Amino acid sequence: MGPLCDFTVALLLLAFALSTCLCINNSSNREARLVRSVYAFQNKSTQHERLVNNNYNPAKTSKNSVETKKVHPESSNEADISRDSKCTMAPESRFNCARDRVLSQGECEERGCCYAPLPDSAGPPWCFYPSLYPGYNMGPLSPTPRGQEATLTRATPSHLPGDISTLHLDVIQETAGCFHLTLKDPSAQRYEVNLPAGVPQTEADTKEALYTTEYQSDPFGFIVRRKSNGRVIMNTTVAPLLFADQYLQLSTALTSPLVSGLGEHYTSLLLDLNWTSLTLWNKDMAPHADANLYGSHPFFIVQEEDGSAHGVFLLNSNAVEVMLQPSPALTWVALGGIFDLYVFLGPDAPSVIRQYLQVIGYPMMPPYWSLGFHLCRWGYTTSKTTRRVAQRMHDAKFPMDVQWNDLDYADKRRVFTFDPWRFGDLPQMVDEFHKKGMKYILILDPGISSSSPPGTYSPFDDGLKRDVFIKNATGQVLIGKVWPGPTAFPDFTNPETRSWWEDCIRDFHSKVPVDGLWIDMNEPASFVQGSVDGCPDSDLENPPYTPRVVGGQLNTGTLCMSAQQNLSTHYNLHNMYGLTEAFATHRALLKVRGKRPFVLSRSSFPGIGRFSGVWTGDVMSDWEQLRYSIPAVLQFSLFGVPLVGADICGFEGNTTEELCVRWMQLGAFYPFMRNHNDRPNAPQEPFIFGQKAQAAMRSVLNLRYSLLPFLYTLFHHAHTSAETVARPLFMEFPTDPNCQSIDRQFLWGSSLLISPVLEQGAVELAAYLPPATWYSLHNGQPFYSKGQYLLLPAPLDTINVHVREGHIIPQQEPALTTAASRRNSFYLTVALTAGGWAHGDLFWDDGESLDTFETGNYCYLVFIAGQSQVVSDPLRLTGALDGLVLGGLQVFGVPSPPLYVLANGDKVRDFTYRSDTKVLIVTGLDLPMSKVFTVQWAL
Ligand code: MIG
Repeated sequence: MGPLCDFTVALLLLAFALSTCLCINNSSNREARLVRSVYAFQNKSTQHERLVNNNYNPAKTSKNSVETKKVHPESSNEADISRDSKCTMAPESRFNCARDRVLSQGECEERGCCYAPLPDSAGPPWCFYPSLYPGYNMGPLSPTPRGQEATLTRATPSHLPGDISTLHLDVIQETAGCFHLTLKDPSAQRYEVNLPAGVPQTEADTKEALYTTEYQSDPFGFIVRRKSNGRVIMNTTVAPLLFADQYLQLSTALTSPLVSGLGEHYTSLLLDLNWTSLTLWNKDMAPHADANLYGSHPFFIVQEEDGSAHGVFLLNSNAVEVMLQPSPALTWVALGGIFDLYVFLGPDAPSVIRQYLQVIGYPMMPPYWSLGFHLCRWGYTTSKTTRRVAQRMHDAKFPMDVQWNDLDYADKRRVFTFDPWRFGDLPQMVDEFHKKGMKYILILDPGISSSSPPGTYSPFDDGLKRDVFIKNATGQVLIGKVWPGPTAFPDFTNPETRSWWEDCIRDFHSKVPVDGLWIDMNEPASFVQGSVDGCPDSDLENPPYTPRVVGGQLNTGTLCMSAQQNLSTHYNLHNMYGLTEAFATHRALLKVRGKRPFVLSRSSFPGIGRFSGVWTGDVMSDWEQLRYSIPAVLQFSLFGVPLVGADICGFEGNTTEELCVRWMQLGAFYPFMRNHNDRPNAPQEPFIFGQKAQAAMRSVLNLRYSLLPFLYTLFHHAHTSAETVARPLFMEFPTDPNCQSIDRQFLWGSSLLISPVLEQGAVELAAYLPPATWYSLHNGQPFYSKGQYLLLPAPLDTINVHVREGHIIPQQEPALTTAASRRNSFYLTVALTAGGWAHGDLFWDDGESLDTFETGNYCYLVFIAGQSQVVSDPLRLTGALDGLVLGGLQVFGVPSPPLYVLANGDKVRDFTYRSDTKVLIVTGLDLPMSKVFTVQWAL
């Protein structure tokens, strides 16, 4: 036992002594005094005090207690006094004892809790836990091969139905930076999350742990400290652990109020800790504040005061609620499953994300073309319209890779069919797109129409035969209602369902050779509550406690909670529906096409980034939603889903020309860039706007296409090293307090700073430049920032993008598709430090083969600038770069005009130097990318 455990024994003795005193002496003042001394200990837990407390002497303490009378002369009633004494914590440190319902003072005190009304009903709870509220008692810790275990028992029942009074605690040091704790029912198998396809086990490293742990045995609680500085990362002794059949609760103090994550919600990057609660329950719900949205990610990252960071992940797919309070502290509530908790010690934010992704899986490598521009809307009602849209994009010279169709294509809105009249030539249309170097994607909802005449719709007929659909509580196929009318829902946790799904996709693909699939409505969404026949009345449908969810009940707008899936009930699996569908769809596309799959999913859960990208759903066409799309994208970066974007120009409501220009500019820096629109709205394809707006959109599309080699390289690092693509500033500048909360700007990787206009009518913008020299990507103009806001011009045709000193960005001349741009000349943007240094890299392969990195079928080049030259270093070469050349470079921060420029030793004619911006531009080069090259400038 650690010192805390010893202390707990002392506390127990103390409590025992106290209660004995109380009974015998009728002298409650004594207890008040003693408990206060305990508080003093709890607040400052120095080694010295611990020893003092371990040497507790009851005789001495009872003597001290005599003095207490003076401290509390007003105390007369004994019961009140004992309660008061345990109830004196500051209001912000109260933990709610009445989460399930509002309690009267009597009911509250019956639970053994404190009742102390405040002027305001919002904010701190009135009914709250006293310190050391009875809970679980931990038996001795014993060693296991990789950690420790213990048994927890509770003597007094909690107020919850279905208490599980004995728990098994298991703690493991997964790696030096990853602490893993589970609490389970040793007597019964409860549902536990299994992520699809498992997760490659990371080697258990033998390095010394970055943390220490301490346990309090009665009531049970634990503390995780950062070893390097002793900082308390988690402390669950602040409130009781609860573990009942449908209600698990664990609170912890937080090290700092700088918390991000816990998606999916419409929120700033830093969460509001002012007595807020967030529900994680996948829901078809247009993004707005205080609502549970499409995805669930029970993971958060905390920025610590010195710039280090840690993360916490609760691997649980039940409905989860998280309460945040300003002390700062946080309470997890889960409606089922087990406690499966990971703590990631970093010590820096990028390490935290990597440690998290080691548990849930690293993101997939997307096909190159999927980083191009995508155009979609609901309401391209015929193949003719669809073709015309793509043609107009091409004619107006807007780069674009992928044309999409929404539900319009499907015959009676049934998936795996196409409308014979409106889309009769869909297969030919897709072939035409392919011939132009474009790709094609359509929507695929999970609901399978169940009302077609038997023998006319094989996805349903076969599905029935193969028993792939989710069943209701009594074992019949559960029927809900979605776009085609009555529908059955595939159970993707069933392996047979995945192979049926693959067969459906193979069959459809043989007619319509789609390049990727868009999986919508997979929360799953239904237009009826539970099923067309309702749901049985049970504790699964109406749990003893339901967190605040949109619609009021867990089964509103989705399936019955009692519905049965292969792995468990829908109650347990609901939040994983989209993940399991993404897994099945990814696998199917991989097998059918033999190329890197592209899947875009609306619903999400930890691990989905391995299989799919995500879009943020039905955003409104307004300025506020434009602005909040940045934190939304950044949060998915933290969740291991780098391929993410919002519907550019907004989905719901009519956009305006100005909003749409600004949104295209920001959207050009979403890792996933798609313009998508709802049926009733004014059109918003780039070509429908005025010439100035079109020019602005064209220019930013060209800018994105020129940056795709860089973006692709960032995705390579995400895929192989769990780095983020769209990156919050705090991850790169952890010790700059200004960067802690910035979410109106963001980075690509570590080197490009994107500062979009987010306000109507604005033509300039206050952008924060962290301490460094930053160069405008447009003209190389340098800004020497000490960490300050700068007012930058931002006319309608401009988005501000800055390159960080010391970095080299690989670029390529843009074209109207990536198929074409991938053959163009490369060029390098070199942003020198004051000392004249910079570095960068390029990952390159054929853009669509499977596992190119894993099989070594790729090129990897490093670029280094220093001493007035740039050198390439091809660390790995295959044929992928053959025939491709470096056509030029621009060097930012060259102090004086070069006398001459040499490329591989030969004099170069085409170069210019501007002394005002100190930019050197070299053009007309023709240096093979697959060979070492050197470009020198003589000063
Ligand atoms: O109930 O397929 O979020 O992107 O256009 C609406 C029609 C269903 C919701 C998706 C949206 C899509 C729409 N879908």
